[in-house]
Formats: sequence, structure tokens, C-alpha cells
Amino acid sequence: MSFYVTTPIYYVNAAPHLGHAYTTIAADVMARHHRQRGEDVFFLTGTDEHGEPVADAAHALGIDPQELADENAERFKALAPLLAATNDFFIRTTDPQHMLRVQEVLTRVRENGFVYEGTYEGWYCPRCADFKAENEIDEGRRCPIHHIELTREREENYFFRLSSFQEPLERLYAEREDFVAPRTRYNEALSFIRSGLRDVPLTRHKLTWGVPVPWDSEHVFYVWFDALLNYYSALTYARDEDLRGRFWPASYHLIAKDILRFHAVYWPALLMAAEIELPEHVFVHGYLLMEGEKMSKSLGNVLDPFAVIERFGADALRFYLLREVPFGQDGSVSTSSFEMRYESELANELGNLASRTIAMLGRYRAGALPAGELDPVLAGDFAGLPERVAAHLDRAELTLALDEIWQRVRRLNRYVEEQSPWQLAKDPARREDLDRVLRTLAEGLRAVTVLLWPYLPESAERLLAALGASELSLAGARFGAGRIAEVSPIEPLFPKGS
Ligand code: ME8
Repeated sequence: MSFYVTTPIYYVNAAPHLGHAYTTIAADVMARHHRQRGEDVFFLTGTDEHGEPVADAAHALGIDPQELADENAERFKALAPLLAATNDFFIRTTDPQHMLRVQEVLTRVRENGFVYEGTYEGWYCPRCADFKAENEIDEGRRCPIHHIELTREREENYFFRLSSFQEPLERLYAEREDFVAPRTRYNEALSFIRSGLRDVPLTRHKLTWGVPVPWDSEHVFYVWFDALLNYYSALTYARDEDLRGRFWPASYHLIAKDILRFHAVYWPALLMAAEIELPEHVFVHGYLLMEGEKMSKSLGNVLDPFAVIERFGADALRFYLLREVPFGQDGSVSTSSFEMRYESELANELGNLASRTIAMLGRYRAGALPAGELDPVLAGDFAGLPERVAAHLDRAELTLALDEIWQRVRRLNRYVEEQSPWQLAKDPARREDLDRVLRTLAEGLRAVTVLLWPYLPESAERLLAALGASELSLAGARFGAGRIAEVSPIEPLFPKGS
């Protein structure tokens, strides 16, 4: 089994922000989970460096586009490990190997008869690097996304015959209802297709910052075709071996809704034109909304990923984003709700569960796990949990999977209250009951921690080490599969007032 997950490649016209961190974190959770299943995983992220957005930003700063690209690509590259993201490669579209592959694939598209010369005239947003149809234009001829005035473009271009793929795309959507998810995005893409596809520019004449068109040196490829092909080209040079056989087609492209049309319409059409197999799924998450910020004591008034990580660690940010905003929907994030979840869920629920469990084992049993049975009631509450989590993650339902796990964290805390081990400890006749409770708690904690690892990798590893059970496989996440012998003390996982 292999699993290949991608993030969009981010524009280097500006520095990374929380939205970029969000998609990278989500892809990392999926990659880690599939590694837990023992699958062969490839996780790709990177930067989109050509086109007008980058050329214009560089021009405004009075520097060369390559210089701006180099500078900002480094910042995106540095963000991944800060987020504890385990990408297997970081692609830059200025990599010469990528550029060669773009030329090769798009030449094939032309040889297959899907490219012709024509004149483009229409409205264009240089920030989106996108040509807007009449019905997509806001009042005052503005871009609906960037709110800047659109420019009127007229140039001699090579066109991609997108219109030839009207029927094949409709068939694709009919045959593969899980090609795009969630359903609202599938419907949106399908209705765009049904509204009638027009051919689109494949090249730009006026721009020079791009991949040169091999059959006409006065053109560069339109940045979106160059960019989309990163998902494919990366596999050809990320390692010494050609990884396409192992990982193509991609399992999941994660994107936000801003770039739905490119991934759900242009991309499959382009691949069909080049006779390349289509990816399995495009999952479209929502926007993180950051309005109405209240000032927070420790974080100021912006949820800056770098500041959050510095104060609270990457795990806290990963957890917060995937817990607070249902993955696939828009949702507000704020420093105050971050601090609330950190304290009530990470520190009080998980942190306390861990420290209480380990402390009680230390106090009552000198850290040694007592032998005996597990509580069948809890075994029932945990039955089928790894399978349910895996089923959610197979559909990129990251928040639902996390919720399944978190319900068990809460269940274990209730179990402590119900059983009051401190009372049992006072009564020598109930020694066996206390053994069972402690054993059950330690095993339950271990099982949820293995499942939490993709979300909270650093804390989960620390906690599992303290439980003396570092096994991370999904099979080992079954309640009762653990082999804890002895636990050791642990510092608070999520210190308060940090
Ligand atoms: O579009 N909420 O790059 P980009 C959630 N280079 N996600 C967000 C977000 C927000 N507020 N803001 C950004 C491009 N994102 C192209 C992509 S792919 C072949 C080329 C995330 O730097 C989200 O994943 O504008 C979104 O799709 C992406 O960043 C856009 O990044």
C-alpha cells in the first residue's frame, strides 16, 4: 500500500502565515497516520515561484524575482520542521528538473492536439494569476478575492483546449463521486464544468518569469500549469530513483477553496490531455478566519504561527487548528479561543490525565504496572476505535477523527472520577480493584496516545516514553495491545502559564 499526500505549493511573494501552516499540518497528520498503518508514504510540500504574483512583488521591492523567491522559499522551508511536519521533499518550481518536466509534459499535450495559437482578451487578476469570466467579476471590475482592480489583457497566446474535456470531466464526476470532497465543493466544481468550459491560455507572452515554452522562445508557460505539475514532477527527482511507479497517482491533494477550480477542473483535464493517470482525491478545506480578534495577554492580537509555536510548541498549534475548525469548513480562530483550548483540553484533560495516571502508579505501585485483567467496561468503550479513526482519516475527516479520540480522553477522566483510586488505596481489601483500575487507566492512556501521535507528535512521544511503550503502529493502538511494564515520572506535557 502506498499513500501520497500533497499541500498546495505556496507563493513566495510573501512570508508564510497561519493559513499555509494549516494545510501543511493537515497533510502531516494524514502522512503520519498512514505511516502508522505501515504504508509506504510520500508527503510533498513546496513553493510556487513563477508568474506575475512573484514578479510583481519582486518588482515592487526593486529586486530580482529569483532573489525574492530564494529568500521566501527558505522561510517556507523552515516553517515545515517548526510545525513538526515530516514532508519527504520540498519542491521549488524553479528547480531545473521540475522545469524540464513541465516542458516535457506540456509538449506532449501539444503533440496530442490540445494546444493552439490564439488571441486572448479579457479581465485578469495579477494577484490570482487568473483570468476572470464576466460572471466572476465584482463591482467596479474588481477581483472578488483580492478586491483589486482587474486589468484588461490582450495578448497572443497558446491556448489549452479545456473545452475538449467537458464530457470527460462530466463523466469523471459521475463515475467518481469522491474525486472532490466535501460534497459542497464537488457540487461547485461540477456546476462550473456544466456551465460550459472555455479554452484557457496555456502560455504568457508578456511575462518572462516562468518556464520557457520549448516551441516558442517568446513565451513562458502560464504559472498555473507550471505549478500544478509539481505534484507529478517531484516524484521524478526527489530521490535517485523515479518514484512515480510507487506513488503516482496521488492519494490526496489538500487545498483550500480559493484554488478549487484549478485542482478540480484544469488539473484533471491537463492530466487527461497528457495521458497521465488522475489523482484519487482532492480535499478542499475551509478558510481560517481571523477577524474580530480580541487582544490576548500572551499572544498579542494575531495568531502568528511562529509566536504560538515559540510559546506553546508545535503540538498545541496543530491540535488547536484541527480541533477548533471542522476540517472542510470555514471557521474563526483567535488567540483567546486558542488559550481556552490549550488550558481546558490540553492542560486539564490530557495533561492531567497523563500526570495523574503516572503519579498514581508511582505512589501506589512504585511505578510498576500491576498484573491482571483490564476493565471490560472500558474495553467496550474503546472497541473498534482505531478502525473508526482510520475510516475518518481515509476521508480526510481530521476533526471527526480527533473527536473520536478525544471522547476517549474524556472517558478516561470520568473513569478516574468514577473509580476514585485514592479511595481504593485506603482499603487493603480492594487491592485487586486498584490494580485493575490503574492497569486500565495506563492502557487506555497508552492507546489514545498512539492515536493522538499524528496530531501531537512531540507530546505523544514523550508520554509513550514515560509509559515505557514507544510502539506507534496503528495495530498497537488497540486497547489491550500494550505491554507496559513500568512507568516513569514525566514533566507536565502542557504547562499552564507558558
Ligand atoms: O494559491 N485559511 O498559493 P498561496 C486556510 N501558489 N488556508 C489558507 C488560508 C486561510 N486563510 N490562506 C492560505 C497558491 N491558505 C498557489 C497554489 S498549487 C499547485 C499552487 C492555504 O500561497 C490553503 O491551502 O496563495 C490555500 O489553498 C493556499 O494556502 C494558497 O496558498
